[in-house]
Amino acid sequence: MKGRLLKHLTSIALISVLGVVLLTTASAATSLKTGLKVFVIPKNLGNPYFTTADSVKSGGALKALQQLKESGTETSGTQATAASQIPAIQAAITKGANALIVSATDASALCPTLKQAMAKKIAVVTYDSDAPACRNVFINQADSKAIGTSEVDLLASQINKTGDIAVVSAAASATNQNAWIGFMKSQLKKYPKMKLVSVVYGNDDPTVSTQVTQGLLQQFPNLKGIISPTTVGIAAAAAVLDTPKYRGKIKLTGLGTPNQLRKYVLDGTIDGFELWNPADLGYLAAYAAVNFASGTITGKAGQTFTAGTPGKYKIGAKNTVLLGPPFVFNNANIDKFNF
Ligand code: RAM
Repeated sequence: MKGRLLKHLTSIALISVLGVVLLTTASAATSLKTGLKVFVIPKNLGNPYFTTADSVKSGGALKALQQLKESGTETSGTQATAASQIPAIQAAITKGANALIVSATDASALCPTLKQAMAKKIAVVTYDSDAPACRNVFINQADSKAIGTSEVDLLASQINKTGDIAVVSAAASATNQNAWIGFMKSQLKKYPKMKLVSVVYGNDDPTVSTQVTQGLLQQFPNLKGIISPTTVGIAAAAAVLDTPKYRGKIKLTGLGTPNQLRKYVLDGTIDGFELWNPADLGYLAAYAAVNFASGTITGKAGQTFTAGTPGKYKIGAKNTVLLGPPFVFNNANIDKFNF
């Protein structure tokens, strides 16, 4: 992962692999349909995580769609809620989408609309946050168990395996965060002196995330650590903890983007946090969607497809493709990353 992440992000490495990339892309593209209408529908617009996952500039989903000569559009609501996201999905169906790439705000609320799409033979690929009962393929950024357990292990190492801890999550309905929190709870059984006192929800909204973090500090004066498995939540929590009263005293970890958290890592508010390369996630999801819409994969376990820069991927159980392991960012490496 580290190698690939660095390779993806440094221009020197990019130049050195460019020849291979072009060859791979060209040969993969020959069997794929072109001119497909593909809609990339993140949980919401305006979250830097999804901007990186989706945009041409970062090498995300829209970049892959451009390389494959498809018509790619990013669309969603402004809030990370089903009510905000569903109209964008419906509009994409009405506009004649051939494929949808969706990060589900709420799987059960989205399912009827996604099923309508599948009934119209529109390829439905979920990325980041799944809707397991109503999609063709899910692109998972990292193994959910690995994310949940490693977050707890990271915090345990920072608080000497002792003390009250809390979670600042995204929306209560988010499939991805809920899966990770489930594995955090299992892993906490290995740390009998750590106690999870509260899980609060900031809804991937900076203001709400700030408020729920402040609420935790008031309600639990003995709090020793916070895990925020959302890039919006951890950035808001870091800003709250970045005062002499809390800095270094309440440890914060979770999932964040290096650009949003660099300041807090450098000033000691955060020792270490995790993520993967969101651009690789979006890029891979786009290749999966185009392959599915072209009939070159059906989602069956064992099938493989090539996804440009990242390379060859195999579909695993439950029509799921795994991007790779999570990566730990800290003081020693954060300056190497720019997203
Ligand atoms: C937020 C979103 C997204 C999640 C990341 C880690 O940006 O909730 O779904 O994967 O955090």
